[in-house]
Amino acid sequence: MRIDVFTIFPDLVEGFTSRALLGKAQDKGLLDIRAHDLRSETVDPHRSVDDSPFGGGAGMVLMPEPLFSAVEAVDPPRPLFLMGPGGRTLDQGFARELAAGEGFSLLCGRYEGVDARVVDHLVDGELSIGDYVLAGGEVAALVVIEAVGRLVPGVMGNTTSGDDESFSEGLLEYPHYTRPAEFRGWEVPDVLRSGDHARIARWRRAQALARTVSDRPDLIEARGGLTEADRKALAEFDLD
Ligand code: JF5
Repeated sequence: MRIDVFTIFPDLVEGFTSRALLGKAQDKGLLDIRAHDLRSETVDPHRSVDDSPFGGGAGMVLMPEPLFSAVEAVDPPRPLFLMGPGGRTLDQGFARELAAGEGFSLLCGRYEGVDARVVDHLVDGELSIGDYVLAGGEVAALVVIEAVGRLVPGVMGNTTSGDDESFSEGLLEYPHYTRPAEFRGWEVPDVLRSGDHARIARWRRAQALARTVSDRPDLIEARGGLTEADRKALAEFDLD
């Protein structure tokens, strides 16, 4: 899968995507992440990418010319998304859709925003990671790349799929424990040390359900409420 990123900070994007999971996936040839400098096609001495807004007002706006030129010099994989709080918000379903495709591209805005002609005539849509204000699209682009990249077959290795069992079911994760069995007086639940794998699986499911009911009732609602099987699972461990 190829993912192209257009940014005034290509080294920041490369610094993140060349490490850890995404770096290894690129070494293996599973991902091809290319960061492009929005200044690459600029010809003026200052390599300008921004200018003051027509109509007045605070701050600067990314100019159309350098952005069109940078994108057209590359002919990147489409769809090309502008990072920003408008447009569809990333969720696990959207990440799955992007991971099932051949690739896509992300344009990172800065300052007060980008010239509207970029929105109208260059990009295919806008992509949000949530309702908050960032200083630029780079961190948002990295969130998208990590969420999608880990779902590409082979990236997570073969012990687990990237589509985490409980989240893909619309539930929070069950609690995890490792050694020591007792830490500062807090013990690991006996069931996890019992060796009864069927019971452990039922306990984990009940814990995932109970946590979701308590912390994210909206996710339970989205699944259509608790089923009779869910209620029985909770009752077995006195979580109802
Ligand atoms: C931004 C001008 C974009 O990329 C984002 C964002 C994505 N989801 N939520 C926020 O904002 C960055 C800053 C300035 C355009």
